[in-house]
Amino acid sequence: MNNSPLRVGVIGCGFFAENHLAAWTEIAGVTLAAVCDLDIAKARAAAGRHGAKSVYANAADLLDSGDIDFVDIATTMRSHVELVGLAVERGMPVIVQKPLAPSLTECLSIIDTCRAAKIPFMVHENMRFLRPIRRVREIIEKGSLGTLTWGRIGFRTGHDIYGKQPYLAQEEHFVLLDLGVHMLDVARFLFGEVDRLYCRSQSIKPGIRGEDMATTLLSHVNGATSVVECSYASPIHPDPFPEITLQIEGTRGSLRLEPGYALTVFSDGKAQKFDVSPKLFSWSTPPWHGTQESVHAIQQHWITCLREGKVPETSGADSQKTYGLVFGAYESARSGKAVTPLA
Ligand code: NAD
Ligand code: 89Y
Repeated sequence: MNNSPLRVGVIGCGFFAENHLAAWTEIAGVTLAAVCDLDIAKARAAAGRHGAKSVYANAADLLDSGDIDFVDIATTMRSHVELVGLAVERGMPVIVQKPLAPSLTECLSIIDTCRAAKIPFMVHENMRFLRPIRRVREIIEKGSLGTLTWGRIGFRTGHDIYGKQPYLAQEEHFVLLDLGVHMLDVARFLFGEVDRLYCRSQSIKPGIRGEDMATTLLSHVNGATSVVECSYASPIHPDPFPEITLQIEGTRGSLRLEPGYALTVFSDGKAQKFDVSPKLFSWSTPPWHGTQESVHAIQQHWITCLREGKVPETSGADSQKTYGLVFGAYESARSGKAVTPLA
């Protein structure tokens, strides 16, 4: 790629795309060229807010327009197989929001299609790009905790997520696919690959179709154990939404990430406290500011990779392992048995 601005087209102008759109306008060397939504009024409004030049109601028209160098798909999962297929037919580099698809077969089909077409491809799996998660990974890599032995990765909330994302209440596969995918990716990012897992899921809130609580025990290849807790049914006060909490232990020390972006690191008998609060953009809307910073960070990562011909962290090959854990967790919860990752 040369150094002229890269032109992005965003498909889907709903709730979460607002963060993608704002972040694209913030990243140097990128032009928000076009937006697309089946609901043209939403696309026009998004173009007006973020200064996109062209507006489309049909994804194929956008992809055939010659207006864009890559496409960013920010629709919900049921449209992803078709939309990625359209991009692949045109050899167009593509980013897709999580969850990739409702079933493992469809996830693998998206990954395989992109691999076969040799197009740059990344899943927008932003939570490993959260400021506290990057900081914790640096601490682990520096060796301050020694050899990792145990960890807990938590996202427990009673926040009304259905207000902004009403479709979630109808999903048969719910919290593990919507949120567990993030948490299991973070578990891999911090502790490494998994050789066995056990999951218990629960359906707590009346009127919600799928499981809204899931607890997964992971055995990592390096010998560590981690527990991944996902809950949308926890009446807790103060509610930390949408912050992740962590406890990680190793042979030389431990760390805790607590609500309010408070990180405590205990290493070789000495404790230190750090404020790992996210940066605020002009478009940040707390409490979403941490997530919004991670959206900016993953989109910047994609641009760097595209320009330098590098494979993004959350490539197809990498994401395959995360979805192998998500659907492994479903299989474990269904069977009541520990399983090996499914992909
Ligand atoms: P939404 O329903 O608010 O928006 C989706 C938009 O896509 C709608 O406007 C719809 O009209 C449009 N659309 C659907 N199919 C289309 C097609 N074929 N062509 C063009 N437009 C199409 O959904 P949302 O809440 O914004 O969620 C979108 C995705 O973002 C989901 O996959 C969700 O899981 C994900 N999400 C991610 C995070 C995160 O932290 N990474 C947070 C929230 C949501
Ligand atoms: O859908 C979820 C996600 O991906 O991150 C947070 C969320 O929006 C609701 O918990």
